[in-house]
Amino acid sequence: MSKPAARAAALRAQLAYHDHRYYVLDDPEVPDAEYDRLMRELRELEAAHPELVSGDSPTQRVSGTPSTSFAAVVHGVPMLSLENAFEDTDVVDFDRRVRQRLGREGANEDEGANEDEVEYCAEPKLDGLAVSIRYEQGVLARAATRGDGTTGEDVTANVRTMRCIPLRLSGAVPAELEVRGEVFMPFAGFRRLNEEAAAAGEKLFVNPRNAAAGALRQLDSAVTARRPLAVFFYAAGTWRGSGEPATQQQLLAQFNAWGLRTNPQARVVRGVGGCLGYYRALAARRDSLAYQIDGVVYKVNRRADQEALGQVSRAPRWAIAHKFPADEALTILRTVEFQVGRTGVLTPVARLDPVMVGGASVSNATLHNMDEIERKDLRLGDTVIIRRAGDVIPEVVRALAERRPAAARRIELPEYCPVCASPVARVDGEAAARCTGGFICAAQRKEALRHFASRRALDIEGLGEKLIDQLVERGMIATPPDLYALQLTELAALERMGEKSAANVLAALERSKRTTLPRFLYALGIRDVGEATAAALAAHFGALAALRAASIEQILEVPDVGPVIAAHVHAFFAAPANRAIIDRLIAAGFNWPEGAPTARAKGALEGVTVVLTGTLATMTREAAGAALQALGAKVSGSVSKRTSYVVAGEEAGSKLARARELGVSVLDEAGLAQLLRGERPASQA
Ligand code: 9MJ
Repeated sequence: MSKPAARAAALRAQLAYHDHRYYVLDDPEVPDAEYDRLMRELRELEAAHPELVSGDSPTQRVSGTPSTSFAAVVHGVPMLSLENAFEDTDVVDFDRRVRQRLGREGANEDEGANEDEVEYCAEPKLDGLAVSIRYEQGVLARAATRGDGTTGEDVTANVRTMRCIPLRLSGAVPAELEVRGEVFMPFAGFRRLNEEAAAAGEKLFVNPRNAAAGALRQLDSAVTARRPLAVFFYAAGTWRGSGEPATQQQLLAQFNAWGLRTNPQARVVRGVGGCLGYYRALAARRDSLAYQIDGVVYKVNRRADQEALGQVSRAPRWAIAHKFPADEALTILRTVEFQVGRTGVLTPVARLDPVMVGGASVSNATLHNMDEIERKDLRLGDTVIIRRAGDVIPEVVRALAERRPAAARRIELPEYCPVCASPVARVDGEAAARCTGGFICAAQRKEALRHFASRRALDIEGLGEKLIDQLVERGMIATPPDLYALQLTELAALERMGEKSAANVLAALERSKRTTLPRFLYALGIRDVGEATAAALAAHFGALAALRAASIEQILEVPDVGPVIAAHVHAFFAAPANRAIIDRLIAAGFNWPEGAPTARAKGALEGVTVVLTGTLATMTREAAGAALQALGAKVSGSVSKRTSYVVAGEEAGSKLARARELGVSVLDEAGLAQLLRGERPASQA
């Protein structure tokens, strides 16, 4: 066999395989753009070598193989398919051919308002399933899919379940009428359907088109009835009876009058300029539409002109589909790199062979997390489908298992952070993997410092996000102790700073040194150690030195601390870099009152009911409440005779008064600290 003949045979075999997957199995393997590419190559090959054209070549029929599951329907008038335009010049050529055939090539071709300009009806091109519906005396008699254009499938029972399709047309109707349109699934319904499928552990639909096709070709129409399908009508087939509309625009208006939905975006435009203007305007709004479109259809508006233009094989000469750049493409997944976010989360990013998708070159795509990589079963070396919808970040849809090379490798989560080499932890039941580096990790530095300075931590006034960003970016600070070595002159020289605000920040830093152990522990930003856990740790160990020296087993004795938190706390204090940071903070003058340890405090406050009121200086009421509950106390919102203690902070009001009235013990923050150590103090106020 000659080289072109062998290539043509290979292309035909591939196209036949993809046709089967698409039309018969409803399970396409490759994006439409890939199929189109194969078909284009075959057409070009056959054009160059006409002797290779054979009757069974997929170029010789439109598309579609009737499935054997439904009765065959021969369309009264064949259902046409559309020629595609990909470039503006294809549309210019189309318009020139139309004008030539209609004998409208005016001499004043380049002038503004051209008398000879053709009027087109421009419509969004829906990506759904074409259907033909036959009404007899205005009553829905039969519905069929397009199939190969000549013969489709009888889907009457399924179409009858669609509420958007009238079973009887209203007003004066031709005795016999076939209307054509596109059945599709709007995005919202598609997403809901896939959420339900995911919840039921069923296979997900690849895209809305596929979901719509699957819904319409159900053998059980009760299933179709539950699927969120919609329709727009845009053409007529057989028409026996009263007069036909003169233009496409009037045809759409007539459909509406009968109760048949048409696309409200359809517009009449003039000439090629009008067509391209409509195309660009619609492309810009594509992402705000509720349904998927893959281009625009331009139709010569006057139906007498359509008649005059006729058709070649199954494609009309009076219409063309101007496609948007494909939003899916195939490429190879080369490597996966892990980016560390400001909270320490590791995000896998796919590095791809560059490929054009949606009109832009794409070489990276986010993979979100390891669970997603496992769910999609991606391997290095896989051929993958990339999707890019509008401005959305490109994503890897799936891998083609059929094309996996033998050498494809698994994608592994790194054990150590690519930024700071601290261990990476993956928490059970959580999709995210995190770097445990905290302050040590440059990627997390700003976030860790922001947390350190935040109101509930060390409450350093004036040390906000912008200032921290500047300080870190200029290399002036990396970890919290560096803050306490800052000088007035270097601070004052920063953007949006002056002598006065610099002095205020230094004063706030100075004030922050006098703190409490719970606030200090919380400020360190140990993973999963919130205010309540910090309070519980402080109360249990009493002193920082005791906590630093504690084993995992000893940390586990703290009320409400489980194995995950205990491991995080232990790892934090074991890391030399963290120990150095703490030592430097203490050397800078950090101090707090330390108490006696209250080991084995679990359940120490069983039977005690506490009401918290007013503003507490050492921690928030929520944190104190959580820490008290961890010790077995009940925390209540209202004071009664059964209340054991009312803890009153600054500006305590009616609850404090009520406690005094009832003779309930009232505690200040020192008393709260005693409670948190598991003691039961006497009334102090
Ligand atoms: C789609 N798919 O939206 C036609 N189409 O007209 C529109 N398809 C069409 N028109 C004649 N809007 C043949 C196909």
